[in-house]
Amino acid sequence: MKVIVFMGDGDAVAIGGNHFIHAARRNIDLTAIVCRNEIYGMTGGQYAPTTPVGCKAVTAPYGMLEPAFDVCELAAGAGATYVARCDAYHVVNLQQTLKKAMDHKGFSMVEVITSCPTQFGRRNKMSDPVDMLNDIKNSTIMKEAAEKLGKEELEGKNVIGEFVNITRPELCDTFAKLLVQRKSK
Ligand SMILES: Cc1ncc(C[n+]2csc(CCOP(=O)(O)OP(=O)(O)O)c2C)c(N)n1
Repeated sequence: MKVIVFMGDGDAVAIGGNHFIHAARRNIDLTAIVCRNEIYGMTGGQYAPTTPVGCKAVTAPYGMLEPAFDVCELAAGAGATYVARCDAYHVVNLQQTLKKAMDHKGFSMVEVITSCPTQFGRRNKMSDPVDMLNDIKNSTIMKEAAEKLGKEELEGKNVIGEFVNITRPELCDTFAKLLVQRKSK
């Protein structure tokens, strides 16, 4: 079975954070697609661990105080063997990356920068869905182009591209091999 899991950024790195990091550590063969809209959209606009500092949420009426997680760095640090960031504007790149992630053996994670005009936009003075999509378009930069720029020039930019693509044993395979070994004894 090819397992593909769609999740919000709140589900992935807060509510289900432990499931996420340990699935990555174990290199479980599935594709996690994390939609980063930087808010808990479905439950009414509470802040997520990805809400940028200063942005407003229903639980951060004066602006977010906590620093945000970098979902790709978190996945890579936890042991994911395929890690990429895409966005909802550059759909051809998104399509190609999702295909690569799905073809990858082991834990693959694609973070997709998306928007939530209703819960995030409305509170942060950018509720027009088209403007929000244009903001995504203007804030993203390909990894290869970003590598030529300094830290200051990258301020406020979202680097998109592939960050990890390695091979490592998958836990269920390792376990299956152990069972075969034990049965033959
Ligand atoms: C363990 C657990 N706690 C709380 C909830 C309630 N809940 C459902 S969706 C959600 C927020 C999801 O936010 P996010 O993952 O960012 O997705 P979005 O709605 O923004 O797409 C919460 C808190 C839940 N389903 N499970």
